[in-house]
Formats: sequence, structure tokens, C-alpha cells
Amino acid sequence: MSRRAGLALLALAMARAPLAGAEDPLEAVPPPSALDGKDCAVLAALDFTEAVGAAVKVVAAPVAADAEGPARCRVTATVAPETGVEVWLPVDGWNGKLFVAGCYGLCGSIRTDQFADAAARGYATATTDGGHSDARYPDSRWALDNTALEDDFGHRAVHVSALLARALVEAYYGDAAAHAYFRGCSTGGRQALVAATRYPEDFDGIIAGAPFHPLLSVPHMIWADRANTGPDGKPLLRARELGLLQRAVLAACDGADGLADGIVGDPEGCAFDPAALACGPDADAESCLAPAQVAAARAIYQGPVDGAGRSLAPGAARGGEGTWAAQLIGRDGRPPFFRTVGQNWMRYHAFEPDPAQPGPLVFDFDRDPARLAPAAARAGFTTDLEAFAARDGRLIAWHGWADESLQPAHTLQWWRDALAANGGAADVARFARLFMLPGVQHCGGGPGAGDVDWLAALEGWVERDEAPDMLVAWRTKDSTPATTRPPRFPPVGEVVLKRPLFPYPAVARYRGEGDALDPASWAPALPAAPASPPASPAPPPAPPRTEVTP
Ligand SMILES: [Ca+2]
Repeated sequence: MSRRAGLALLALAMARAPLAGAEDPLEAVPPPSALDGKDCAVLAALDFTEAVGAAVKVVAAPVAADAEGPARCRVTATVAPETGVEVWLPVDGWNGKLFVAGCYGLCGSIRTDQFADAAARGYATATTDGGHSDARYPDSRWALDNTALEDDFGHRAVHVSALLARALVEAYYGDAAAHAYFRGCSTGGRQALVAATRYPEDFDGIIAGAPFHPLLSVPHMIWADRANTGPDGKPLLRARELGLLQRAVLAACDGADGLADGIVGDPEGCAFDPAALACGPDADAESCLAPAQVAAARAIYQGPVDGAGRSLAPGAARGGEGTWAAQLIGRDGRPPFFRTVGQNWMRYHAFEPDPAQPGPLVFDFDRDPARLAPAAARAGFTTDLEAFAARDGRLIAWHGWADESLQPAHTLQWWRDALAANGGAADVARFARLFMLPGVQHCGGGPGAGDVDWLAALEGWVERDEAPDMLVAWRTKDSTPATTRPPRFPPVGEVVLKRPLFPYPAVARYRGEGDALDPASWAPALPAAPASPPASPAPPPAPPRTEVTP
């Protein structure tokens, strides 16, 4: 903090000093909670350049309690060149901590709806627009030949917003945040891993949901789109075939977790081959796959390979095929999502310099993967968690097994690499854990239970050393993906599913009796046959705290 800001704070602190006696002439000075407007306005006069390491423009104004949140000092700020930040400082009932929310997709807007559950718990809350204010999606024209904005989107926006939010908290309350937490999903999940590996001092605890992987996610999208495009340019696997695949996968693998409930508990142990649906002489044409359709499905499960057959990224998990339509076929007359997102990424993000020609781009799986590294480094994270562990940070990563947009296997690949790079599973389990959510789509939704109180789990781990050996996931009638609205806790609406989660690689197995909605009816088990074994064996998970002896 600058000297000027420090002096302003000193003046503020003196005005707030406790009053000794009834005769004190300052008795009329109201307590801090009643000063809201004045307290808040002071923030705009402070200089945060030193705290953030860049020029900062701050606007601060009190906002009365409303449907969005509590009475607050609302700060909107711009960190040069143009990173937007919004911070809410609750007037009353601050819990002494800071919560920062990540953004989604290509960012470009401030999503204060992501504050809801944290603000209700008394957190000071903050988020960023990811470094630019163009929210057209998926269209990154803001990034054309603009590596400064790509750096902001890639890694800097979350860092500077964390620094600014910490400084604002200190200025407003006169105390530093006792703990700072980050939660993000999708691009926010990527930002979470960027924070853990590149800015390990920024947060005490980090929740990384369904992260985007700069070197893996888009190559898979392009590969899957190409695999599913026939010679006539039309999709090979349509809604009918995706439904066939989904039903066949469930028939083959749903029951392996002990309960046939429409959810594959252990997709890595599911070896379903689409050839099982191949049309034969006796097959009903409505319920079988033509050879080109079998090949397309196999390619999507396999993931991209180069011309020599070397894997470039693992492919799609089995069990969520029925939700792939928007990604592979397109909806409402729009082209497949994988194609539009893949084209945009290649046009504006994947290469340096950006390709000169606009319009459709052709990705070469032999030549182009090696060209991705420089640009991916801007948006990328590493597997180095040493500094984060050394500062006693805690990381909870998660991914839905039925994620239709970003592949769970990519997060598993990162996780295995991170275990190998950080001393193995037993060492890493002391500060980082991964949870895989059966039947859960991208950042939530789907047939599985995707509402998890990640923030409460992180608080327990950071503040009370309660490592998350088991978590409970809900699905309610009103559950929506976190991209739409973060869940509220306790869950709002009728709970239709409730399942325990155990740290990967353990899976939840139904005990065979008891209420399937009761987590105690499920036990942790090691997966039967992982498709590719972890780099080092993980310790067996602790039994669930709610375990009952039959
Ligand atoms: Ca099942």
C-alpha cells in the first residue's frame, strides 16, 4: 500500500477509535457500521497502484441490501489497461474473509451472481471480467493481435483482482482478510489452477471446477467435430445415435457401481465399444450404428491422435452421450458448438501471431500441436504445486464425469502429472484433492448430483484442518449448472439425489441395501479397472463420517 493510502487509512482508523467516556467530544461519531457511505467513498480517494502493481481507477458507493446481496460498499474498478474488477464489502457482519469468483467462457463481463452463497456467509466478495469487456461469445475479436489482453485473460486478471480486493478489504475494515479463497469453473477452473501454480501467494484455498486445458480442450473439440462430420458435411452421430450410445453405455456400465440409476459411477472402468451397436444382418436399422458412425464414436472416445497414432489428448468419457447434441450437431440451426468454439480459439488464441486469414481454419494434427505452446503458456498452468503447498494452501479440484464440453480425462491427465511432480499421491493428499462427479455435466446439471458446498469444504480444510475425506453432493429439482447460477446451501428446493463423493481415485459404491439417497448407503471403493493407472498409487480413502454398521 502506498504512503498516501496508508495516511488516509490512519485518519480513518483514528476516526473509528473506540470512545472512552460520555464526555468525549467525538461521541457523536457514529460506529463504523453506520458510517457506510463515508467509509465507502473514502476508497475512491485511495491510491492502489503500489498494492496492485498497475494504475487503478476506483469507484465506490454504498448499496442498500437487495435481492442480490447484503448492504455493501460496492467497488467497481479498472486495473490498467482495462481489467474490470468488482468488489462487495459487506457493511455489517463481515466474516473477516475474502471470496473471489472466477469467470466463464471468454469472460468479458462481471458476474456478481457468483457471489450469492459467499455473500450470504458474510464474505467480502470480488470478481473480474478477465481483462476485457467484450462479452460476445464465442467471439474473441478483442484478442486479435493483442497479447496484452491475452495475458490479462490468461493469467493476470485474477492476480490483480486478488491484490486489489485484498487491499480494499484492508482499507475498508482496517484489517487484512484472515483468509482468501477462489472458486471457479470452466475458464474459472483454469484460472483456479493458474492461481495455484503461478500465483501461489494469492489464495489460502482454491476450488478448481472442470478446468479448461489450453493444450488439450480445443484439440479435442476440433477432433470430435471432425470425427463426427461425414463426407457430405453433415453430422454422422445425430440425436438418435447419441441416444443409442447413451442407452447402450448405461446398459453395459450403469450397474457396476451397485445401482442401476442412470448414472455411471466409474466411467474409467467402462470399456463399452460402440462396435457392439454395429448394424448386422439381423439388426433393426433404427437401433444400430453404420460403420462410419461406429468409427466416429470410437474416435471421440479415443481423443485426438497424430498421423503416427500418438495420442495428443485423452478423449471423451462414457456415460454422458445423450447430452452431446449441442457440441457435435448444433442446436436451433447453429453449427456444432465444438466447431464455433474451436474456430474462435484457433483464430484468436491458439497461435502467435494470430493467423492472417479470417474464416475457417484447418487444424493439422501433425504440425499444429507443437505450435500451440507459446500462446497456451499465456493461459496455462503448470503441475508445480510446491509453492502453494509450502504456504499451506489447499486445493480442491473437481470435474463432472458427464461433462459434454470439457473432457474430464484432461483434468485426470493433469492430476496424474501433478501427483508425479509433487511427491506422489500421499504427499499431495495433504493439500490437494480431486473429486470426480458421476453423471454431472459441465459445471453442474445432468442426471448426477452436482451441487456441492465446495466453499464449506475448503473452509473446513483451511481453517480447521478437516481434510475432505467425503463430501456430499445434491441434485434438487431446481439444480442448474453453475454457469447459470451457483447453488445455494443448504440446497433450495426438493432434493432428488444425494450422493457421497470420495477423493479420486475412489468411487462410491452402493452397499446393496438401504436408502440410495442416504450417503451412508454408499461406501468408497477403488475403481475396478482404471483405463490408465495413476502415476503412483493413492492411499485408500478414509471411511465416510456417516458410515453406519449394518
Ligand atoms: Ca449407477
